[in-house]
Amino acid sequence: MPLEELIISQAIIKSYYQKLLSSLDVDVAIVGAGPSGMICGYYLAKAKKRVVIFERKLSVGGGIWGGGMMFNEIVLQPEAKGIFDELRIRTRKYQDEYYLADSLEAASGLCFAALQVGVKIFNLISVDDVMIRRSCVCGLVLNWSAVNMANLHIDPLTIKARFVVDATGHAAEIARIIERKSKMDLKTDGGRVLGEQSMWAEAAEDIIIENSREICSGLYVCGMAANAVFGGPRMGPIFGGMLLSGRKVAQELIQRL
Ligand code: 48H
Repeated sequence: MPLEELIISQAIIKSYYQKLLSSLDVDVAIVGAGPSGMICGYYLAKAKKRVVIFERKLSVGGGIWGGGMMFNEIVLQPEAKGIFDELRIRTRKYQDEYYLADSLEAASGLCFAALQVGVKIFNLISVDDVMIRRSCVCGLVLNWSAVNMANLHIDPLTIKARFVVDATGHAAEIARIIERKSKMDLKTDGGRVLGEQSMWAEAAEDIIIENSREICSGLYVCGMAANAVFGGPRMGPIFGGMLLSGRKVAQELIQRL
């Protein structure tokens, strides 16, 4: 079988640009491919919504891979176990109310499931800014992560989205952009990002569900970013809250779309 390098290059370039072109105008654009962003994308795409996720890093999965302090296991509570069952990510009961999963299987399983239902995921792309029209977030400003890393002066490109989800984890980067650059108030006490509080797993896992919602017109927040925005505590390497948070935002968006 002859193998032609030119054809390999053409195949990759044509296919990638097709994927990118089809993601320029979507129902939901999610920033961050951690567990909350990927599960949010999964449920949206399963409901036939056009979803794209942009991830700054080479690898998707965010904080899942390292488990707790590099012990590559994660803990889940029973309410969230059903989500992993649906995705065929295996869990093991540790004791009543506590399940374990292999963090590598969890990260790769979430990614596989999201892609298989139709989420478009772009790694190595950073979201640097948002677009706002009539006081509503309506798109994202993108650049290659490598451009930012090399500190090159290269202008970005944009995409349009009916809704944007900030799933950027502890940093709550998109909420902070709104705070810094727009005159819009966030739906928090005082209208600003309140900042994450110290560890309290039990409280954090409940509060995060409440905090996973629209924070200004067109922009939702899920995962760790939700507790950062609303001043909720952190919870350590228990990941049920991330999954339930991403699913809740997806369900709300499905209603609105
Ligand atoms: C593109 C970006 C940008 C940007 C960030 O941190 P994550 O895993 O986020 P969650 O909320 O899904 O999960 C949080 C969990 O991993 C965690 O940290 C927990 C449970 N901590 C508890 C504790 O006590 O510490 O993923 C966010 C992703 C990452 O992959 C980032 O690279 C990416 O978002 N990202 N991608 N453009 N501007 N900012």
